[in-house]
Amino acid sequence: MKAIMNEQRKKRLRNDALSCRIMDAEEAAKLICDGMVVGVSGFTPSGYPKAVPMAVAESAMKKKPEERPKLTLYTGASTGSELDGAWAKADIVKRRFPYQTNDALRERINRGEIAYADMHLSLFAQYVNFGYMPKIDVAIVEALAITEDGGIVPTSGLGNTPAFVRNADKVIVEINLLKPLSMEGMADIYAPTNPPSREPIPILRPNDRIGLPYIACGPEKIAAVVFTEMQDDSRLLSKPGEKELAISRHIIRFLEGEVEAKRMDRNLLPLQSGVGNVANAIFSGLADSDFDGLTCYTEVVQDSMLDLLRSGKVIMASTTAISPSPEMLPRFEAEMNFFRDKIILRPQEISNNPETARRLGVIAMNTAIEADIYGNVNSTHIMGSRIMNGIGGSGDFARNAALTIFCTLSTAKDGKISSIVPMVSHVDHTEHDVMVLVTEQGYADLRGLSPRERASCIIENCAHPAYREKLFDYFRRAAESTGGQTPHLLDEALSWHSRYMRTGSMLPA
Ligand code: 0RQ
Repeated sequence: MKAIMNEQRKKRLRNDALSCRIMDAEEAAKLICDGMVVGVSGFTPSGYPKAVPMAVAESAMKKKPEERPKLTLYTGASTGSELDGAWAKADIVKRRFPYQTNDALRERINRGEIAYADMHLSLFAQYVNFGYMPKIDVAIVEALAITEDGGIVPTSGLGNTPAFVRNADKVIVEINLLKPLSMEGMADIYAPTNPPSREPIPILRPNDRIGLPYIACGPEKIAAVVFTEMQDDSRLLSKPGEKELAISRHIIRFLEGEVEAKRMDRNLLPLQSGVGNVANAIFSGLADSDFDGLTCYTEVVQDSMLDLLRSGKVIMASTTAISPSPEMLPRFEAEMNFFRDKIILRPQEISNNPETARRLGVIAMNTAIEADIYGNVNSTHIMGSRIMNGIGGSGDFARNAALTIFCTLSTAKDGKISSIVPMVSHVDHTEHDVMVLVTEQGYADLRGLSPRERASCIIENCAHPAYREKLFDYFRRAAESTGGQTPHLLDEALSWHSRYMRTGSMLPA
């Protein structure tokens, strides 16, 4: 067994000189000290380091709270409980960028204990490259292997890893023996140069490969190599419910209209979609549609996308992360030879790049928390104040796609909240970027409509019947009394939210 293990390790650590840097997670964790900026691999609980972050948290927990290190954490997007969760619970995160989804972290952010700035995911690497952010002391990176010349072969969640490795003083590599080596070759690492000498990104089609299959690093920078065997803390996906499937059907009906109007072919344009149950349901609905030969230019590949690739409905997917559910993972790994040349893993500054999204003409499909009658979308804040996750990649795509679709269930909290409101309590995507709004009630095609026309279209097609008349009443009274291009009764605009906060329902008693 030990001999097989050594053989495995040799295949993965191909630079002999680095064997002297092999250590256990506890030893490597000592490289992380108070005040440091730490950048990690991974994106949407996939491909993030686990053993070293857990060792950092465990060591901190042995100290008194006031003696624990305070760290700034940069990631691609969300990570799992071993990092975001463990570090939040150990109270060692001082600042956090650019996206998270962890309960413990969210709680502390909303209590004002952790300074969190959620940012457009395509932009963060550039912030680091330009020196807008404090410099990275240590990058902790999950890898499949280290090449002969110290290149890092990433696992399933690339995110900002190339930029973090480039900008870090030191790199700790966790070689995860559970991630199949047959994944090697999926990654396509390309780094845009900084202005004023930046060149066009040479991606003309979603399947263009433009870079290297590993991240150039060099052995000198690699301060520790830790072998691990840990699965990602991936999310269980629930079977799509009737309402989510209705959203999917409305989107497909809308896209069929686009094909009939000859604005696109049956293979559509490259698809992008957010994460979560609604996003997964949208793609599972595509399996029964007449569209064919589809491609994706997206940021996360979830279960339903893997099924579409397997069935041939989707011929390739460009992404920055693959995030299969625990149920899908064994099938995905067993069929790696099939998937390897159908999925391209790109750094998120490329997967989410406005330039490529605009050039390829992506169809962006993202989820809203709420939308208002004029088409502004809130994707991040509950009742205007409490952060849920963050804008993530939704703005990267929404602003630059050929077609920008937002979807949400028409109500939340058992119907006590209408997701269509007079005025959103926080704005992430403005009326100028939202082309189509979809709920389980139907879709509103907002292209070319004035704000007043949009209001009627959204209320009619997207609002839940329990709230429809009340929204029309607000709109009519606003139009009659204050008037204007975008009629609002400012005293009343957010009264729906304050009523919910006071009484637990947006419906009047
Ligand atoms: O709260 O968990 O307490 O029950 O919001 O809502 O319906 O479970 O929806 O999991 O699909 O997440 C927008 C948050 C949707 C997500 C959002 C409450 C609801 C529930 C979650 P509970 P659901 P989902 C891809 C691109 C932004 C970033 C993005 C997201 C909780 O999709 O973070 O798209 N998107 N990035 O009860 C008050 C409302 C509500 C509401 C729902 N109107 N008012 N609460 N909730 N609607 C990802 C990346 O870029 C990495």
